[in-house]
Amino acid sequence: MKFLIRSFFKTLRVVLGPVILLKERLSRPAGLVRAQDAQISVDKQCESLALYQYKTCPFCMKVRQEMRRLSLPIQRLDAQAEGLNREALRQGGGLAKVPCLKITDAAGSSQWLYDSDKITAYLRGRFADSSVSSVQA
Ligand SMILES: N[C@@H](CCC(=O)N[C@@H](CS)C(=O)NCC(=O)O)C(=O)O
Repeated sequence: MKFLIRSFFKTLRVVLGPVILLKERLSRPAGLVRAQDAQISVDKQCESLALYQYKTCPFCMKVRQEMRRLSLPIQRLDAQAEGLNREALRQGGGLAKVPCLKITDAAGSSQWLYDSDKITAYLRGRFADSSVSSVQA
């Protein structure tokens, strides 16, 4: 069953990949514009976040669009191919599943947040603040 679900999503990604990328390009949301010091603070906070993702995963696209909407320069790590990123995701989070947001605190310990809805809710809760002055096209 797990194999079937995996194969389904893999096929979907291959077939729909170019469409997903085109849709993402054409529907880039406007980004929030914050006061300079507020954006500097947000940029700094984003240094402790990393998004494990696949380029053509629709759930990852949803998170990337939210990152753009909220003007969040979060590092993106491709975990599709077997390699360091995928292994770090599996070891740290417990699952080779994307999207996954790695949240590292000041003490250096990390929380691994799976699921696009949970990740977007987390980002909105943390960064959709009132120090926003306008939106840019
Ligand atoms: N409900 C999840 C679905 C995530 C999901 O199914 N991700 C697929 C990629 S599109 C995945 O990581 N599958 C495991 C794999 O490819 O090994 C979400 O919204 O994040």
